[in-house]
Amino acid sequence: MRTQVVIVGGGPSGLLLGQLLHLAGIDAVILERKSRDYVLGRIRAGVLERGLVDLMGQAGVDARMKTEGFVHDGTLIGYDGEMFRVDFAHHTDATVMVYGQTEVTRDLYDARDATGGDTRFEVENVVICDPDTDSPHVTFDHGGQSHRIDCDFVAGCDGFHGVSRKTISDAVRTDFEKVYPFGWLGVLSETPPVNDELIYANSARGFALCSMRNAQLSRYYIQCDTADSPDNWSDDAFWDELRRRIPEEAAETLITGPSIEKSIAPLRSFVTEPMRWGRLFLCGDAAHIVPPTGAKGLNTAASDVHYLNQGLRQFYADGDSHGIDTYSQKALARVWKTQRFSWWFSNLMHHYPGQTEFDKKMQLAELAFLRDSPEAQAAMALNYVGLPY
Ligand code: RFL
Ligand code: PHB
Repeated sequence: MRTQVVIVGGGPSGLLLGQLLHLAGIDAVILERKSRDYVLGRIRAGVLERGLVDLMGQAGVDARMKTEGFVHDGTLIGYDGEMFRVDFAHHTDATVMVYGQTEVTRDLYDARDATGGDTRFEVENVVICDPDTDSPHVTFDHGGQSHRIDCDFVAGCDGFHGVSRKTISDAVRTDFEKVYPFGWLGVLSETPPVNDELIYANSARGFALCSMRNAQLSRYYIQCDTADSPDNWSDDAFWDELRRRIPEEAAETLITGPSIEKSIAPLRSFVTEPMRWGRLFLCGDAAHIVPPTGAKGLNTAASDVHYLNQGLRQFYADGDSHGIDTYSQKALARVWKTQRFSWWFSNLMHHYPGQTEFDKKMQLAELAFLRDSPEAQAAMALNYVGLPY
């Protein structure tokens, strides 16, 4: 068979691109390795930048987000037993939306169902063939049979462990990576959030984050060892450790309950260049990973989708390839700025093994500077709500 765009990966990047292309009359087939329930069962991002909120509107999938999402116009930073607030609305003209990636993905799947889009789940052995020619095709196994789809373009939206990035010849690709010496242990619990805004806490025992999904569903994280396992943490042990790391006034009002999900995520900064090879374009985690501290992963995936959608629309509407030719350059320019913010915020908030007393003093001085300087808060707010596309 033939289609215009094969999208490899049915996570948020692939689905959002599929929906935006559909609205422009561009056909796409989405190939997803896992089942739909599996994709919807992954607990990941919780904070959407204004750019992604706008894209959800453009894609016509923002109705539930508008009623069930929570607009946040600031965040709290805790350190040394105290807390201060960074007011996004005061320093920028924007806010962020607290609405889970699971819900974003569900809304996008519902929209795709409504349009009758071709999505194949549980595909295996996806191979992207001849992407550096004018006639690429993709082969895969599905339902016990081998398939081939010819296409104009391939969008590699298959996350960090996908095949798309590895398809790009080593001779043209350069990877940049930093692995952090810690992970995040995350817990989801059916309890009211400890605060109506997020609390990012730097403590001598390690970082902690109080987040949420809705008024009855909380998401908490604590920094942990990379070799640690969720099995080592009873719910009680998790709550006790969280209480020790967050400012006292929050710890005193924390409501705990049984965890409904507990998992560990490693922290990594990663970028591959270029994000385009011939007719193959990488989007989202396939091309870059950020540590979750700045809440930028899904949001950076969304800005890639925006640039690629624009480029493909321009190509199909006017035969103009300027947008796709400059895709990698435009996407990477923004990717590196969000990498910088995520790296800066991660360095500021975590306890590093082997950290010297001098290093700790530097962190505390930078936190005090952020607390006291409206200019420093403005810079943080600008990055947190999302740099313009
Ligand atoms: P995904 O979500 O990994 O989806 C890729 C999809 O491709 C499929 N796939 C394949 N399909 C076909 N053939 C193959 N060979 C395939 N290989 C893989 C996979 O099954 C999957 O369905 O990448 P995508 O779409 O680029 O989306 C990226 C986001 O998921 C990710 O950046 C965020 O979740 C990161 N992230 C956060 N981002 C934010 O913007 N704000 C946050 O608050 C935030 N919090 C987080 C996070 C990530 C976390 N973890 C677990 C890493 C919190 C955590 C704990
Ligand atoms: C989340 O709610 O999962 C979340 C929020 C903010 C972050 C990272 C994760 O920086």
